[in-house]
Amino acid sequence: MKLYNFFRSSASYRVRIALNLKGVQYEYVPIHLRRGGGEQYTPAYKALNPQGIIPTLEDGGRVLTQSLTIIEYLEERYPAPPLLPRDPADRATVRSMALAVACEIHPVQNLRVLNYLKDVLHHTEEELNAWSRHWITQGLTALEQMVRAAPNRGAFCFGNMPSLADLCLVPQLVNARRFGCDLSACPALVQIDATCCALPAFAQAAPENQPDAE
Ligand SMILES: N[C@@H](CCC(=O)N[C@@H](CS)C(=O)NCC(=O)O)C(=O)O
Repeated sequence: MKLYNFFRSSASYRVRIALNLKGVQYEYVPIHLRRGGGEQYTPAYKALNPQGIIPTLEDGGRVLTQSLTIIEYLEERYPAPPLLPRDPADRATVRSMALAVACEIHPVQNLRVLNYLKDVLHHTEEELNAWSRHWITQGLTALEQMVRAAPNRGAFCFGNMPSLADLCLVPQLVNARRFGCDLSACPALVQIDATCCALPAFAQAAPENQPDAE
């Protein structure tokens, strides 16, 4: 199994945590998002992933894209430990927390979006950072409420086991801190992040522990 990814990519980080939690060995294939204008845009990589984004997982001759799809694939192939609860409504709750990050926060502070704001619309670095801080803080504040309102409140986003929601939260908090977001409205998320990061599967997936870390 090969994972095309980049140490700082939060979508990749989600998949690395899932692989580690499930104890799946994989080959780490680095795709540098800035070098040479971005290795994700090379014809060789776009032949694998036409969207020109990471991560991409290659397994048994099949190529899978989109981090949450990859994680759901891993969940079905390697069910233990589960990353989704058993009850359908609980599963929907966890997925909605994950999508609150993956669909509502992450896409608008992504590299290609920021590059467009800078290169085409001529916004300054400070404006870019303000943009990212705004959407991340707004999204995380909503997620804080979702987590606190969850029926199974525990040490993680949902209950007392790491789930798909935590796999999305922890990388997003790395981004939040990188952009200097004020997380004072999100004490539950900060606490959950600390709990997750103390687990080896999360720690080993962290950007600074990857072979291509700068
Ligand atoms: N929805 C996608 C998002 C993937 C994505 O946007 N990845 C970023 C890195 S975190 C990327 O490849 N960015 C390259 C670019 O914007 O040019 C997923 O979850 O896999």
